[in-house]
Amino acid sequence: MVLKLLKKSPKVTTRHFKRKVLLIGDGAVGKTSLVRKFVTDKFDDKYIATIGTKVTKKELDIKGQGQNILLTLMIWDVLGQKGYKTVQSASFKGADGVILVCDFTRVETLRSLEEYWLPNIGTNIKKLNSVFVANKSDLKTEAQFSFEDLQNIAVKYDSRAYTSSAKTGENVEQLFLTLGKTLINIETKEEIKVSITPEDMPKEMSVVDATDLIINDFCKSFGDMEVAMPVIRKQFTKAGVDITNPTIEGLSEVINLLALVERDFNDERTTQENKSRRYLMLKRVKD
Ligand code: G3D
Ligand code: MG
Repeated sequence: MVLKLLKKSPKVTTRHFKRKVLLIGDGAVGKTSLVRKFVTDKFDDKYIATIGTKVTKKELDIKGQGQNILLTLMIWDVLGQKGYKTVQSASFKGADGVILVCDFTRVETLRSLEEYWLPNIGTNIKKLNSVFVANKSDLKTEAQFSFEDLQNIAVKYDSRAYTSSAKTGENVEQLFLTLGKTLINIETKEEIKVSITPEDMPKEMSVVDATDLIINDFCKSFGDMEVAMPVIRKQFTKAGVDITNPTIEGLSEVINLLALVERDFNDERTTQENKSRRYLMLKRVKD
């Protein structure tokens, strides 16, 4: 009987890979729309500012000679606002690939790939498979730069450039697939260190800096950023805090709400200590 079953086993083997891909670029360039289009093949014109990091899972079947590959892409839609450096570098941890997105209709989003996002990754990840994308190609008449401008940057980093449109779907699948395929073959992963700890807290900081530290601090005590982020997002919404314009009062409420959540997985003393430390971060905000 066992022999019979063994004989029937299929000749084609399936190998399973899991890879982490980052989506980065300025706010409103179309990162969330690109993931949504790729994962559900829908384009939603409603814009909801991404709070924290959203992780979307997509499974790809890649057929090859004699073997099938199941590739699970974990796509990390990183907060597009500049300034949230701690959260961003924590999200970069363990990444295998990165999609750098800019917006055809705003030349400053192209510039900030080199001026902000690349230096940011550079300090964290030594070698990363990447793809450069100029999104909103459907708005050709409003373009502020050419595809060649993007290509010139991409070649500097041994990378490929694409135009895309989350609206029409142009190249959306191709860019994720191309990157995905290059990621199958990588053997080793470069681990990065998150540099800022609450102890390194600056004496004075902006509200955004404090928000960034508080989010990171909660993720650390939670132990798993992938799971912590949706929790954090929910508490921000509950407190009515707009991540693009946080206030001290709003953050104070967020700290309270996070402590309530934390009670479920930490003992009372640790929860109180963590809460106090986060209030301390808030106190360092310069008026
Ligand atoms: P982000 O995640 O990078 O911050 P979003 O960006 O995906 O939230 O998109 C920001 C805005 O750009 C949204 O418009 C969205 O509908 C629009 N957008 C995204 N991709 C495309 C595209 O390929 N073509 C066009 N024409 N628009 C796009 P609103 O108006 O809601 O702010
Ligand atoms: Mg977004």
